[in-house]
Amino acid sequence: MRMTQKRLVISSAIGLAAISLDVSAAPLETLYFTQDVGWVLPGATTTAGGPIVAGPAAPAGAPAGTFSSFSWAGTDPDSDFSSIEIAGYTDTTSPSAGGAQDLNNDGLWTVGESWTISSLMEDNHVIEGPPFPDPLWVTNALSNFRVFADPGRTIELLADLGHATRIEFFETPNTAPCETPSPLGSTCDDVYTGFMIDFTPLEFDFEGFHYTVNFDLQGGPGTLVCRGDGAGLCAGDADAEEGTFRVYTPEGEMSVVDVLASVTVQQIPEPGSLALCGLALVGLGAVGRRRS
Ligand SMILES: [Ca+2]
Ligand SMILES: [Ca+2]
Ligand SMILES: [Ca+2]
Repeated sequence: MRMTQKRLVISSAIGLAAISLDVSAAPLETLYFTQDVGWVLPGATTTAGGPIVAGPAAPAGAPAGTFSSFSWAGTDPDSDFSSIEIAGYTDTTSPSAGGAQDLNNDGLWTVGESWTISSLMEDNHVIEGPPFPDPLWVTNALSNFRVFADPGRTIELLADLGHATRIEFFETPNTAPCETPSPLGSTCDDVYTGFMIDFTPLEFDFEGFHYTVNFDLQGGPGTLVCRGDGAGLCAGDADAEEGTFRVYTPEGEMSVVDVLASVTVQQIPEPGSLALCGLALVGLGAVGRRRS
C-alpha cells in the first residue's frame, strides 16, 4: 500500500514537472524603452493676439513637425514670455537610471519600477495684457513610445506611435485675491489640464507572459498634480473632475511634471497545459478510486 502511494506521487510529480517545463521560459525581469516626444505648435489665435514662438524642432524619432518647446506672451509689448518644454528619455538617459526610482539599483528598468519616460518643464511668468481666453492655449504633445526586450533594442515588444496627450493651459489673473484655487501660494498659480484617458495602460504578450505598462504623473518640486479625486492639497478644487488631471504651476518659477511608466507581468495559461493538467487530475482521481 505504501509503495503504491509512493509510485503514484513520483509519477505525478514527474508529470507536473514536464507540464511546467512545457509552459515557457521565465518572464522578462528587465525591459528597455525609448520615448520620443514633441509639441504641436498651438495656433497664435489661442492667445488672443499674443505671440507664440516655436522653440527647437523635436529630436529625430519624435512625430514629424513637432517642437521641443514653445513660448508665449501677452499683447502688452512689455509682457514676459512663458515657455513649456517637453523631453523624452530612453532607459539609459532617464533621470531614473541610478536614481531613487531604480529600486534594485542595477541601472536598468526592472519590472515593478516606475521610471520617468518624459518630463514637462514650464517657465512660468506673469503674462501682461487684456483678460485672456480660458484656456489661453490648447495643444497636443505627440509621442512615439517603444518597449524592447533587449538592450540593443532589436526585439520590439510594443510601439505606441503618434500618441496624443491633449493639454489646455490657463493663465489665471495675477492679482490678489486669486479667483481660483492657488494651492502653491503664488499670485496666482497657473494651471494646465488634461485627461487621464491619455494615460491608459498598454499591453502586450511575449513568450507566454502578458505584460501591462502603466503610466502615472508626478509633480516635481513646487509643482502640484491633482487627479480629480479631491484629495489632499486638491481638496476644495471644484474644477478637479473625475478622469482629469490638473497641474498647478506657481508664477515666477520653473515647474516640472514627470510621466512615469512601470510594468507588471502575468503568466498566460496555455490551453494545452490546462488540458494536460486536467487529464492528469482525472487520471489521479481514477487511480485513487481503483485503489479504494
Ligand atoms: Ca532596476
Ligand atoms: Ca503665468
Ligand atoms: Ca497666473
